[in-house]
Amino acid sequence: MISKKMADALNKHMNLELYSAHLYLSMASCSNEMGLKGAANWFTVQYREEMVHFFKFYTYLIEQGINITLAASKAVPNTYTTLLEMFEKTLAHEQLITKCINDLSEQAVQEKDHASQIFLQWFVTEQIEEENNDRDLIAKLKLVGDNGHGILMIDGEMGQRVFTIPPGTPVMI
Ligand code: OFO
Repeated sequence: MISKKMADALNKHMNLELYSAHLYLSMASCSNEMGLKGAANWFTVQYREEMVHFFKFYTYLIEQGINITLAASKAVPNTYTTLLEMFEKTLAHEQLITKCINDLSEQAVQEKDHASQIFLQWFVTEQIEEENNDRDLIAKLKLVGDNGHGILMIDGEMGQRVFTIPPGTPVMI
């Protein structure tokens, strides 16, 4: 049993995770258009990870007896000039997500909602990795600047990223 206030806040965040998925799927398409197939792979894997995040919230709310509300999806940008720009926007977006997760965790503590605290713990840890991945790529992209060869090397590395289903992921993924 969770409070209506907590359920509404979690539901709102669930929609934001879906927005993240759309944002990165669009970046995958833009990368493809730029000829960066590795980056397109990286963002497609990121899209799939965001769908896992979305389903984790969905399943938690359903298991708490909540009828979820899906918000209308907001259009996502689909024009970027460089891969660096995409990663700077990705990092800014993930920092927003981290703040939202921290606010939700704080609310769960204040409401003495232990189940939601435990549920949110996974996301607290996940956000460290999300931001760190983006910072690493931004640093590499800044190092190579607009050197095409350097960008293609980074693109090759990004092509190696593989989607793995985290343990405990809801079966609908
Ligand atoms: Fe779901 O972590 Fe990114 O947005």
